[in-house]
Amino acid sequence: MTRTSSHLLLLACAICAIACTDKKVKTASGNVPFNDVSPLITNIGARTSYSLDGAWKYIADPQRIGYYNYRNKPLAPGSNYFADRSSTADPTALVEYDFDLADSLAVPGDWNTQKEKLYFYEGMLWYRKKFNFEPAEGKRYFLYFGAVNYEAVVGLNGKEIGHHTGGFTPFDIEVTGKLRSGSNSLVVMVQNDRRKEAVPTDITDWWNYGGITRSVKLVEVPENFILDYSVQIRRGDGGNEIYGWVKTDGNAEGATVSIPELGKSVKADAAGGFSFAAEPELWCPENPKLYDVIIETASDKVADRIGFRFVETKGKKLLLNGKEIFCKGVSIQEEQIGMGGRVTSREQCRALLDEAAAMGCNFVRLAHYPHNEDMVRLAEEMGIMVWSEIPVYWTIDWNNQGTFDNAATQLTENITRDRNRANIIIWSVANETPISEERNSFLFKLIDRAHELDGTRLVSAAMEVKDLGGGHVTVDDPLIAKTDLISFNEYMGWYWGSSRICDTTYFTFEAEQPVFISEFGAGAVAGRHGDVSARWTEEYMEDLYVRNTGMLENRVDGLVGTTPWILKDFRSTRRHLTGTQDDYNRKGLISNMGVRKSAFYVMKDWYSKK
Ligand code: GCB
Repeated sequence: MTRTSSHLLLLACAICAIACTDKKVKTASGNVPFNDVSPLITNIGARTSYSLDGAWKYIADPQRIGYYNYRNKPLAPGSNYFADRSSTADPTALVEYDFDLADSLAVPGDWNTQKEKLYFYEGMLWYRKKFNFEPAEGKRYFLYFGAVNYEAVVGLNGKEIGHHTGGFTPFDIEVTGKLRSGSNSLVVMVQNDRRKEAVPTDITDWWNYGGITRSVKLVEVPENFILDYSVQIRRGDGGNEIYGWVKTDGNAEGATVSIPELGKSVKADAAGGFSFAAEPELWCPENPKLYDVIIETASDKVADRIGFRFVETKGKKLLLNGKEIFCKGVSIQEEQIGMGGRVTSREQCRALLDEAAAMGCNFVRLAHYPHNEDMVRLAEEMGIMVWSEIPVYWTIDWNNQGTFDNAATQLTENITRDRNRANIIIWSVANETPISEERNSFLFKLIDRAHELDGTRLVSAAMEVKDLGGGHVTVDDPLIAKTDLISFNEYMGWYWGSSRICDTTYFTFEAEQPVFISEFGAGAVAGRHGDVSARWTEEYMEDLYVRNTGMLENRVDGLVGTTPWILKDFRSTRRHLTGTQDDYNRKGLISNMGVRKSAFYVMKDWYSKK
């Protein structure tokens, strides 16, 4: 009863398509080892920074001319696009590109929804931003990118300074000594072509939005600065303890961690570690209490808002702060309500989270990749718990060490950015990955990595179900031995049978673990009405939700949470039914314009009783 076979068929076609194009054009990644960036500076919002958002000039380069001229044969100055020269400066010179004359794209933003001609574009595109700056003496500077999908090669004032792979996590590159006093030219080569060895791989059920999709900043820090820190709570026999570490670039000595509201201030040891007894008010959905936390060294100071909570499982129970909790959730793709593409502002994050809250949610699954930091922080302020995941999706190239390194790097960057967020209770390492020896060992290593990076949270993956016949369904996946939850996607009534199948389906599991349904759902066009048995009508979807929630309520042993698929209709290049899908996955509980479908109220009603 898996949908893997159809996924595999499509994958085979996609691999063939890629292999065919590979014969003609070697991908840029073949020449570039992935990731040449500086260590990630966390809590970027609290640092002194200069925004580089706004209009950036762009040149689409499907034949990668600007790249290959540069990489393979560094010709005369001006033959690569990192060199920013004007066609009017010397009218006798042969110049075939000129950023000054080019059109602009807004950053942050995907290119697909900004220009009609780029709607389906997947390939190379060059961005350029000119900015004036006066670097101060004794300061260090980093260019910070919230996310660039999928690969970025960054050049400053004509020289390449770093590159990054992975479309949903932040990176920064040190530019101390490379910034000019006065005018600077920043050029970023962005590439979003799909590749079978990438993470995600070449097929996904979401739009492959290209571009500099999150904010760009020039960050100023002192010579010795605070790079990262972890501030967590742990339970001990003699009471609670707040503990963690401070990591600095340069001299860490004398770092202090203060929580004024608790009247605490402690010095970290020489290695940056600290711990102290404390009994803070605990963060939970009903009371999303955050404390001002100040990390200070002799030369630097960073302020954060941090919440404290315990999350654990006991047998089939999920406990938050020692009490059983049910995760009333919904899955969300990082896409604006309306006709736009990727979320680009805090207001757009809020609009999505407000809808989740209106449905009665205390939990969201931020699918299928790390969402922007505002989304996580806003949810934290609103008392909404989070399942955070990386785009290890469907049929990744399990045998490829480079693919593993890429996935592990994205996991590391995600955990590094968000490890101080109290609302994240689950790191997920994969979605719907067909079982095989290679996949198991790949994911076991990722699970271990997640636990090593952060021992305070649960780790899981969205698994697939197994049909035992006669309505009996289970999950029989070796991953369960290592995950904290049995979490899985079930599409009873949509991909399997009609909604009535839910009336007789029941789930049991061998492992004594909490059960989490990471997806279920049905598609409908908002406002389309008809017979309850007719697909794509709100009636069918509503009926499926009524029967599905009935099944979940009564016939799933150990259920601790659900995140139906999905809050909002979202764009997908796999969804082609004209007049119905029109490039959208229609399983949203609200339409892409934000109109609530009747199934929204089924969930609201069910959650109000949980
Ligand atoms: C799934 C995937 C999700 C798809 C969904 C669907 O199982 O995890 O990414 O969008 O099914 O609508 O088919």
